[in-house]
Amino acid sequence: MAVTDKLAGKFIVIEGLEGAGKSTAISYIAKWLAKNNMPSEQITYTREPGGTELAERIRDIVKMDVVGETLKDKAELLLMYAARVQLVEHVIKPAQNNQHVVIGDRHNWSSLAYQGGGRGIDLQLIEDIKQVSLGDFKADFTLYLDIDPELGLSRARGRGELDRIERLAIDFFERTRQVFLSLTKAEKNAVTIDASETPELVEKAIFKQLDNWLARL
Ligand code: Z5A
Repeated sequence: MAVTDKLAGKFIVIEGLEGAGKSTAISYIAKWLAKNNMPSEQITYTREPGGTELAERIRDIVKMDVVGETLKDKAELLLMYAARVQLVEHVIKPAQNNQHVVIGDRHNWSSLAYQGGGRGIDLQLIEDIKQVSLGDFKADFTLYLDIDPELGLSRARGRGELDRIERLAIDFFERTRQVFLSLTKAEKNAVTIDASETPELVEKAIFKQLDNWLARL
């Protein structure tokens, strides 16, 4: 089977803490797909929360501060899933049906890591919400960019002001990181990339892991 046929319809996800370099890594995945002759018009890019008109409005809500009203943890969780359902049903599934490769900047694991690990919401409750809202839908391959939270946040700070979540204490991100690591360990179609390395080494590691995954398809 041609490589492009193997890749058609696949959903590749990048996960990681802020400043891990997800946006940068997505450009490396695009480069790897071009190397494998995937036409650029057959690639769909998504980000979460976001990616549809309504989901982008939800993104604004979860990132902003509202004076006099805190966003409760469970409301935050449900907003992430509301945005995700909109994205999966309106964008990701149709793109897969059109034989596109979909590259996701975050997906379901971010809710388990941030709302579960970081906020402390029961992981089983999150799994139940996922099951009710999305069933068995999941990524075909996940690249988790692992970084020490201090380093990631210092990179994020370099870009300007931090948002509502980015301003949380470092132990929040330590707990978030631990959930990402355990999810990656338990999933055969997921790998950890050391994101503290130079961009050149991160690119090399991503290419190698994608090559290994492709060889198994
Ligand atoms: N969230 C949640 O809580 N629950 C959920 O279910 C979902 C999300 C889906 C989304 O914010 C927020 O929502 C996020 C989690 C939460 N919260 N926070 N905080 P976002 O999309 O705006 O932010 P982000 O996803 O964390 O992306 P980011 O901050 O833009 O990070 P990034 O994409 O990983 O990083 P980057 O832009 O590629 O790189 C950051 C900087 O580092 C940049 O200047 C690069 O040039 C530099 N960089 C990149 N790679 C390297 C290397 N290798 N060395 C040195 N410097 C580098």
